[in-house]
Amino acid sequence: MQALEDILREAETAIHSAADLKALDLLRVHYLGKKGLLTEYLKTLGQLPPEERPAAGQKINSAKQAVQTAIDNRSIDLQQAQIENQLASETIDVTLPGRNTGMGSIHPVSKTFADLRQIFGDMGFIFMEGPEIEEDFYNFTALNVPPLHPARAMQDTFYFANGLVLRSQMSPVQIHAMKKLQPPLRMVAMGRVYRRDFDLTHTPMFHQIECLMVDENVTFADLKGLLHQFLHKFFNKKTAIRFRPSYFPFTEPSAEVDIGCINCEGKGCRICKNTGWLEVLGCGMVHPNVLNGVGIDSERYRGFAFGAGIDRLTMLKYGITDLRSLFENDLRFLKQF
Ligand code: 2NM
Repeated sequence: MQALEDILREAETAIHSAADLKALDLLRVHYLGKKGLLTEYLKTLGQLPPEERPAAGQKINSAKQAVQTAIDNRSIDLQQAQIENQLASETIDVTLPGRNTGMGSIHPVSKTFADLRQIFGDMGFIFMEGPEIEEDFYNFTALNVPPLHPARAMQDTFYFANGLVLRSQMSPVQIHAMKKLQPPLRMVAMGRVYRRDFDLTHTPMFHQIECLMVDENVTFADLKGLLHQFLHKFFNKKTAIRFRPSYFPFTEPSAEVDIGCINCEGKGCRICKNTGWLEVLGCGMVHPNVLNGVGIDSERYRGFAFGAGIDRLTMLKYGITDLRSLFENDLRFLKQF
């Protein structure tokens, strides 16, 4: 009986200090398993005199019960400790700053597209699109460009073998619009145009905006008023504006428009090549041949139009001096916008 007491004490100590559930299970097998110490004790009951057996059996059974209870209690403690460990090691610090995902930015040419859309949309113009591959008729003939005009030369325009061209300005979109819609018409076309020109200040693909208004009684004064509003709004500045007589086959009269240099305010600098002026667009009253060619009666209606390079407008507005930076997609450049 004393040995039984000793085993019970020893078992309780071992169970109490079992490090984990696995060690605890080994102890259970050691004491209570089929060949466990206490199980073996029960098997020795037969060797006792019959009158001692019930008391001894009861003692052994209550010792087994005590060991089982100790194991159950320790098991609950160990499971609890395991959960607490897990919770502590998997804690998320919700006060840590989030990972930076890196912000994109708007390409300056895209920004100009958006600004132009806003300005002319506010003035009641509609926006139209057209194909980048055009028939000779829409790119040249309908625009009153004569058959041997230099703009038609292979050096200036991209021709396909079948006689189609990459549009060299946005005017073919205006021709489509005038053929489809009746005046009054106020429309703008913006998009990619192509010319065989590639050097420091020219890229074979660039962007143009062309604006057209056709109605009865449209005058050059309306054109001047529109251009004043547009240029002051676009450059955020009441710049000086001047018109120089010029020539385009599709307008008569025609003019080129300069603004006072936004860099030096007319004093003369590198950007305006010391002239104090920056050329920003070409314009004029739509030639009667163009109107008549699309079936608009030039005796009743007249129109004004202008065209400007969107890349150039962008460079002037943001003081970008190298055209290539618009096309290289260098993030160090683009992130500044
Ligand atoms: C320019 C300059 C002057 C122009 C003319 C037309 C059309 F189709 F109505 F005849 N659209 N755009 C035009 C006029 C374009 O670009 C420098």
